[in-house]
Amino acid sequence: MAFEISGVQAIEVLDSRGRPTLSVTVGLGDGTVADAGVPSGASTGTREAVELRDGDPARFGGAGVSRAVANVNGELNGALSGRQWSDLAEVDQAMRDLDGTPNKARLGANAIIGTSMALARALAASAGRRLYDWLPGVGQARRLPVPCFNVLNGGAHAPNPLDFQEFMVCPLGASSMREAVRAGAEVYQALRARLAAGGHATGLGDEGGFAPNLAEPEEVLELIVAAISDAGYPTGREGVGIALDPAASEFYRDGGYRVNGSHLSSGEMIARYAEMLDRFPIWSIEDGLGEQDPEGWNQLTAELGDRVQLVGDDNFCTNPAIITAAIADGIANAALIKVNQIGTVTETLEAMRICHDAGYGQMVSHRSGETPDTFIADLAVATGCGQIKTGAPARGERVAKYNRLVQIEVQDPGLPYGLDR
Ligand code: 2PG
Ligand code: MG
Repeated sequence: MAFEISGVQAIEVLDSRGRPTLSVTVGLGDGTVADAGVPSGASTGTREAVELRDGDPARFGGAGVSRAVANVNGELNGALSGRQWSDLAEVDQAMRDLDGTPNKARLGANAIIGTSMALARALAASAGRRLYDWLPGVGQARRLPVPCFNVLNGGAHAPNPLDFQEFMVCPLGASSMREAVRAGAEVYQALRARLAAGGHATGLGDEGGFAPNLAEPEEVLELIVAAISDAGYPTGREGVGIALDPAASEFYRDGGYRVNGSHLSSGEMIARYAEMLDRFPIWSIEDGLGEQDPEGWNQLTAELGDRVQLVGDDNFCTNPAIITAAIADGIANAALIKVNQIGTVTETLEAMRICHDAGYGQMVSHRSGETPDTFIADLAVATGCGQIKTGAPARGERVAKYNRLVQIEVQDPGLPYGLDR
């Protein structure tokens, strides 16, 4: 059904790290108004769509987004308002054409994704439908995703000596979204108690996980397995499994990987993961190797791809063309999906469909810098991808997404929960 956009406006607001980001509001000709908050990463892939920042040291240390805001209020508002459109995909394409660069560098992927998300929300509201019900699917039936709670933070997200960025607990065996959220919260509190009992600090990293002064990944895994048991859950597929995002691009040095002081080749890193799979209930590893190391990724996929989900993030950037090439090259068996990495909702859905068609998993993801926006919760349900990571079961901008998933389950009791794979 054709619609008219009456106006697009943005303002500069703060994200969860206290850095500037955009809040974008879209109005439709029928009076519907909706907005969206734009996320922002810290450990970014080099081929991500460009997040436009001012670079003016006099404001926010150069991180201001007033130019992106001006692009929304000026060029995007001018080009989109006051005419008829047929669907979201048409508007997303018009924004890409107007930008004119392959990576949204001129207008800013932050300006464009905020507009795309707010428009999707406005169109859903205008149609009298919930966002998860209105968003187009990608060939998989709608379902509630397994929440992957990042309970312990390191890498670029915490000032501790831990090289691995994310340790997630995933209630694979839960019977419902509510039970999954409960399990995540209970394990999180059990982990806090274990850390405190061991004399470790229980301060939090950027995604709400604890950031203790630990350096050895295996030591962290032992603590997490103990916390799962303390909370009364079985480990693994029947209960609570573990997912890792080492974010290895960040500790790739001199052709190898620097983990707690030792220098490991790609092969040694893969062997280290194989040992971890033997010892711990790990079912998913994201960015186990760096984006600088495609040959290593081939080897990783060949050696461990039938034992564990291998998720490409820094090397895939939610980019349909990059993912298509990676699938042909036999790299990974799943993709992380971040809306601002590619910059429009339409391209995000395209990336997910490509994965689905190739039998690759898709994990919808937040960014380390977030707002209370819950778009990705609806996206995960709409696409039926079965998995989402959006931080710890703590901090408002993280729990907003998990609470939204609980709300969807209550509103739509027919939706199945979990990974259908
Ligand atoms: C990641 C993300 C989200 P960032 O690496 O997967 O957890 O971190 O947003 O900093 O890129
Ligand atoms: Mg990652």
